[in-house]
Amino acid sequence: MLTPLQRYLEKTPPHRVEPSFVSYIANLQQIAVTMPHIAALIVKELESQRSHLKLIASENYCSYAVQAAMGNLLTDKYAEGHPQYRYYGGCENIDAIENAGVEEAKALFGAEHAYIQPHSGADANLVAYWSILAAKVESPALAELGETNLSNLTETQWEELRHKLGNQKLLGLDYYSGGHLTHGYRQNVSARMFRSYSYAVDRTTGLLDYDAIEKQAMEIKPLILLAGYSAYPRSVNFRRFREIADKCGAVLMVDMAHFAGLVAGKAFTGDEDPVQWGDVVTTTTHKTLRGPRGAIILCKKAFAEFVNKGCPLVLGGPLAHVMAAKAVALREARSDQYRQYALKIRENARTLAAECVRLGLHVQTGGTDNHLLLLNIAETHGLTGRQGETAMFDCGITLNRNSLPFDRNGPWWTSGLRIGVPGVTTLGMGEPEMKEIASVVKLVLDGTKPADSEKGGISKGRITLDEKIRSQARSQVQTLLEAFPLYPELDLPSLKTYFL
Ligand code: DSN
Repeated sequence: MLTPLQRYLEKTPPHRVEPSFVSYIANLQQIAVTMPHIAALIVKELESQRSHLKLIASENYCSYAVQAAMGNLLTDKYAEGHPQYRYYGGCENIDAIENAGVEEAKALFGAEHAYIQPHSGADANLVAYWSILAAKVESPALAELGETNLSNLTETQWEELRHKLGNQKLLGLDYYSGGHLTHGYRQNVSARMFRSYSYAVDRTTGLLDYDAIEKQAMEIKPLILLAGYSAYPRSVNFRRFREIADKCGAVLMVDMAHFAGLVAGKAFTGDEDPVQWGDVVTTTTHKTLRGPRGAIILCKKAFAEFVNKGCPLVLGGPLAHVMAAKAVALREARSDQYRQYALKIRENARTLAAECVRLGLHVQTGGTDNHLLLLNIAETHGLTGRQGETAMFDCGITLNRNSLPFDRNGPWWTSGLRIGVPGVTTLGMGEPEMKEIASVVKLVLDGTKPADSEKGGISKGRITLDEKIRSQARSQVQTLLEAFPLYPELDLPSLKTYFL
């Protein structure tokens, strides 16, 4: 019996053979030998992603080169430590890979130092927090005791130091104002490690109020002033944050996970560039940056030796295959093509927001400066975010519900939808498509009503969706997707024949 690859090559004229497709089939074929179910699910995921409009602000589509860098024998190597300081032998190639990624990150962002091991944004934030604690609390405490090694402390000295480390203040953006769980939210370890405080956006404008933040920071005097967000639609003035941090004596940490691609592509420069102004900057690599799932940390030289100890401080062995993919993605982000992409993200988001406003939707703050916008659908349609998210998915759109500032519907149901354009911009969509997306979103919201709750009253989760509207919306979405197919080289019908 012929293998899938043989079947493909047999039916395809040599000049039509797609190298990317050949390697996809070869990989799936390899997987299917051991576990056909997993090969089938990868094909199904391609089908799902190709048949839904991806408006999740934190997702994107990476290149084949990034994917290939992750799928290989690099995963077999242990390399705890950092380049030239490993706890295992035979790390010379991993050292070279990590160093290459570090150099790419430094060059791309103009950073003094880079650390590319963190497995996720949450890990990167933990490493950053503990590096700052090590630099600002642990190191001076050791110096005062005339010690250099923690292991030499007596039980009493160690207890005192642990108490000091656990008694520091963090001031970050409130979760409801668009901050991240790891920025001091009580359900996250960050709020348990620190005495955690938050600043909110202005209740009337929905914008960051730097004077109010300064006043709060001067009262609290945090060890760490944290800027950055997961769901704030406007640009941030990091020079102003720097001034506030200097005034209150804080370390300025920035989580740029969402907008790192805009910084990399020079869509954010000057006051909007956090790397220039922050002491320690974290980012994921898979959002606007369009790399593999993972994270990196950029910092000033003063924090470098502490950040480099992320493993073993917080992390386990680095994922060499993912570090290789990060290096590839960072190199891709240094291209002119990527810069155009970053600018296009901003342009597309603005067009989408303006069109939503024109259609009568409530766009928080009236627009956007970055890659995302927030809709208040409780106000315009009496729906929870959860209901809006369900209705959109039903019509072929993936996006996520989001809390809005001072949200009365809480973090589960929420009142908002967060819409991001990095994915659709990667697919090549532009102004006409943004207008079409706004019209579909409006159509679906207009056709959705809260259903009666099983317990009586109105449900916060269940919906009724007008059948005609559902089918019209699905057809508009499919037309968009067919014009901008995901990974067009991959022949999905053939993959389904071979692997499902
Ligand atoms: N989960 C990411 C987001 O969607 O914003 C942040 O971690």
